[in-house]
Amino acid sequence: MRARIGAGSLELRRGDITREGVDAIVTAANSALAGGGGVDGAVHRAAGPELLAECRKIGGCPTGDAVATPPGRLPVRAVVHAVGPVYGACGGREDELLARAHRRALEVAGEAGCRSIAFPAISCGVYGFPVERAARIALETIRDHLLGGSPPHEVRYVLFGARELEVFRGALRELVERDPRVVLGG
Ligand code: AR6
Repeated sequence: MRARIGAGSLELRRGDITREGVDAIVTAANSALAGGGGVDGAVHRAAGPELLAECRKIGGCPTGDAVATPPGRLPVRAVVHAVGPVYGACGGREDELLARAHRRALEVAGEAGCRSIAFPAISCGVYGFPVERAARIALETIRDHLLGGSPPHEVRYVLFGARELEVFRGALRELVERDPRVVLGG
């Protein structure tokens, strides 16, 4: 499923983010940038130990922020390590922090010269964010970025499971209905 937003595009697809042919791959990291399970485990495995070495140079990243590193062995320009909130552990600021993690990931990818980017469902795994709510926040934040006209202009949201993909599709359909600037197809 694909939508045109401003001069950019947003595509939802099911898959393994480590296999996406884009300039920047986002991983759902922890604030120590220490690697872990889930999508972060998959990204570190595919990138090799060079990626953890790059993370160690940076040291850490606060919740709601993102940093870009060289990609190790992955065939992309940059890996963006975005730190989403642990649901229920951020004093009611979870929505704002999830939006900020997405916004910062887009900003640091643009600063690294990336024109295309692939996101996983940040915070929707072990961090426990309800997928319906996360989908609305993620898609609105990406819409705002694309309307602003800065790179990256091509955004993919890559869902690992069929249920997550269905939820994101539903959220995109709702966004299309209430916002004429978001147009299906293209
Ligand atoms: N490609 C795309 N999506 C994936 C993949 C993949 N290869 N593997 C899993 N997912 P999670 P979080 C989906 O738990 O909730 C790590 O240990 C998965 O189905 O990876 O932000 C970090 O180091 C889910 O929908 O991230 C942190 O400590 C989504 O990715 C912590 O987990 C996110 O699930 C971050 O937790």
